[in-house]
Amino acid sequence: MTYRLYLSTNTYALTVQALMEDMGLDHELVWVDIFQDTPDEDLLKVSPHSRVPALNADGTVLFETGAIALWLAEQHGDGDYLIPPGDPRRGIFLQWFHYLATTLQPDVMMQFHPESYAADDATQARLREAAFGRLDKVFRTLDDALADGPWFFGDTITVLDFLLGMQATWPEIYPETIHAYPNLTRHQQALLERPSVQRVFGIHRETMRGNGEELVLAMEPAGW
Ligand SMILES: N[C@@H](CCC(=O)N[C@@H](CS)C(=O)NCC(=O)O)C(=O)O
Repeated sequence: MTYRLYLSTNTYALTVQALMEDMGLDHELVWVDIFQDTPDEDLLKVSPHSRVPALNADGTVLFETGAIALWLAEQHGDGDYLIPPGDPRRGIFLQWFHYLATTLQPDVMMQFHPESYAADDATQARLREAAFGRLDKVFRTLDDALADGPWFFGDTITVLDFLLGMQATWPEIYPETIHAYPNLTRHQQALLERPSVQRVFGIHRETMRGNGEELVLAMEPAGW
């Protein structure tokens, strides 16, 4: 199986990349510029909104971070990385899976791209502020969910931990800092201890440096 992951630096593509690294899957990285005026032709073939991540798996073409993550776990997890149907914890797994995509992600996105929702600066500022106000409640809810951590399901890591952890790395999304949420901080720390995650951040840091940018994380891996 040949995987081609379409990605841009420091975006939601981090989640899929880290998961593939963690699973030990061979993959090719296809770097795309998502914010150019004319969408990348190659990316448009796999992602109709020309968004990343997108994955081409020998002709199976997928977009949406959560869908890709879950599909990879089903294909390669050998029962790991998810809570399967029939398991009493399945409902809770689905709850957080959708919460991350539909409650956390929109308010996170608003911090970076309010221009997708309103043209004028004043409305953008109001939208961003409203979303920012909601984020504290979302992080407190997630912090409670991680009380028996480090992961959502104790010592069992699942795709949920990558879906949360690889966006929890953006300092701009915190009303104060990540340290205001102790269980989320422990979760981020545990994720940063994984060699797979360190490799992915290393790749993004070097690629960004090559572009004259600095990768700034809410917490940094030890030794950075
Ligand atoms: N719901 C999508 C969101 C993906 C997304 O919006 N990615 C951003 C980068 S973090 C992007 O490609 N933006 C480019 C655009 O919207 O034009 C997912 O989870 O995969």
